[in-house]
Amino acid sequence: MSEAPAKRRRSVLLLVAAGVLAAALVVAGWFVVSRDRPGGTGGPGGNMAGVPSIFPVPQHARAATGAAVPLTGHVYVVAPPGTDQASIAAVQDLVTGTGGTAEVVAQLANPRDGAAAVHLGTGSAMGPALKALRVDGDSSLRDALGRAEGYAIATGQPDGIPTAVLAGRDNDGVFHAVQTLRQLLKAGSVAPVLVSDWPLMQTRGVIEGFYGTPWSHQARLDVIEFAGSQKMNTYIYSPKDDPLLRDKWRELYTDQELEELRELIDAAAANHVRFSYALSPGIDVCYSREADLEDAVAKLESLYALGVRSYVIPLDDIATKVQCAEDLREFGAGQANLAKAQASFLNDVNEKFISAKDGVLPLETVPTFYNGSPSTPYKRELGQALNPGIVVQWTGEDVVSHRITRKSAETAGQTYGTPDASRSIVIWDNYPVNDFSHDHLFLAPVIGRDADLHRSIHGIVTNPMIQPYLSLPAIFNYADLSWNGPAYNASNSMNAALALLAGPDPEVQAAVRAFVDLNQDWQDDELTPSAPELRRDIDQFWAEYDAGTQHSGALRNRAGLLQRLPALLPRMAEPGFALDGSTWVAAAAEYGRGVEEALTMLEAAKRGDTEAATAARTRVQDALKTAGAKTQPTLELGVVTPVLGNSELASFLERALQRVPAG
Ligand code: LTM
Repeated sequence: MSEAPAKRRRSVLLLVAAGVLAAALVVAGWFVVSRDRPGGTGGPGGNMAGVPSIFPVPQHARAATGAAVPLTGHVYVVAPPGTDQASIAAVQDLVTGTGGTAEVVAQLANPRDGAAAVHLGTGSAMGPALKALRVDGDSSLRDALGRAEGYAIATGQPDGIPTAVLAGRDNDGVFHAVQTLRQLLKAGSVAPVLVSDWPLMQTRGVIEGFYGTPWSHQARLDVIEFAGSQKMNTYIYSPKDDPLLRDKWRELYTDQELEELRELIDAAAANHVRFSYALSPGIDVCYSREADLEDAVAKLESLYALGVRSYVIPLDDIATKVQCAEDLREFGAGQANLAKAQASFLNDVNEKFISAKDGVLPLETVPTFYNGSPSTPYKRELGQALNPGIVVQWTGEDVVSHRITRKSAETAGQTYGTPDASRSIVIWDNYPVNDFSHDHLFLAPVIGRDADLHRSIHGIVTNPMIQPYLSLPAIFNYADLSWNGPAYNASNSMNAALALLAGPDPEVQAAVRAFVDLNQDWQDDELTPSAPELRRDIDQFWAEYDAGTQHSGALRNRAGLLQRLPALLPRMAEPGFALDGSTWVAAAAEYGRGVEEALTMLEAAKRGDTEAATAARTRVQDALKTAGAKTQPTLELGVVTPVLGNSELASFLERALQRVPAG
């Protein structure tokens, strides 16, 4: 797919989203999960009555007095010189998307009658506009404009001109303000509000860090745009199966490959997402060999030339001891000595490249032992020897951590640091990654992360699924919890994500909900009960069937909906979702057919119609067989069977078949 249509598609998705989000959220019980963090604030609304839903939930938002600001007519986009071009373009898109006409001006002089104005810019340039709205003294607004990436939005009618002011602490803040403006836009008007907002975590993003088929170029562009629209600021390029990052780490890119990378880097910049390049030399690096250091620096340099200013040297999933004679001689054997060797190499990269270049962010690494907070000889040595400015990525107490607490992250900071100074930690969060379970999709909301994690870490990046578009709901959740953890509510966030991706059609929304329900099964049943809505319908069916009472029909309705999934899901606002999940969708439809036949079989058996029961029985067996076929290609395991949840549908069919023995 070429870039232009995809870009347009994404913008349409974002615009549609603004319109449908609120509507979808008020549909009672749109998507109910029973595992919100206790004590969560309830997400949007809360003390923000009268303000449309905004995700991530802002630090402060309140309804203001006065009229809404219509963007359907002539709108002056007032942007002083130097204002972020991507933000200006996004506001223009919003205005034209609502049917208005946008005119970009550096200042407002002789506005025409009936026009509205949207001012945007950073810091002091926005002072007069905020003053004209009489909000310049507001303490939360001052707070927002004093913090990195902070922003404020205020509305009013100075000189009778309907006006919205979007003020950012910096250009990132201005861009975030525009993302909020999009969500404030209802029926062509911006609701009267005062929003003061900033992120609680400094790093918020996605690490493409899984094993398996790497994402396509287009998928990366789309995910980067999605991440930016949800106020994430980081995309780490680290697919395990890209040979030029690991096996052939010394090799430089061809001109064509550099061109593709440049496109990603530029897209990231336009979306205020930092493109972070992760080089993993650990497979065969000799830490003390000068030539290897030079090769690593040359590779990083080649990306610097394209505009990359953020780097990671991951050393995960490699040998747990040094591998060349020089290292053995210089550092010795054993895990503590491995840490010494790695620290020496990383410190050299830091000195020769990161610190020597202009504008490069602190180097990050993933230690070979990257999970668990208690001290070990390896971690102690790494903590002591590694330059204190180097950030460590850590996956929690486990590789795939069901819970991550503030306390354990704090301990990790101490363990990878020194007695005097804690190490800055970024959580590499292994959810919803499915490279250890290629046959499953993980569509449950992100749960089990402490609300106040931001107090002990620098940031969090999610390691997504091999399927990029199916990862968007979890990415949305991570954007919310990393921006404002205390206000994160898993249900609200997931409902909003699915509303955004589904679009306005209620039938499509119901289909998304039914499909997502089937893909909740993330290892820990207590945290993520598998297929809760389906199980409720199945339990209700058996209770009614065994009691001989009238069947509610809920299970039959669900079976019908599952059969329509292949037709309904491609109509989502985000069509990539259905494409990514096509084999699971097809299996779900087959199971749906099986359930319908099973109900027919059970009813026929009950009324003594053996012939009809036997015929239906054959069709149930056929559906069971088709649904269980191997249809999902994988890089490592060949073609596998797409598994739905904890196999509740197959179990139901088996149970039904047992009830009606072959005649
Ligand atoms: O988690 C880390 C640091 N490394 C690898 C990832 O590449 C992989 O995706 C996850 C999940 O299987 N586990 C790892 O160990």
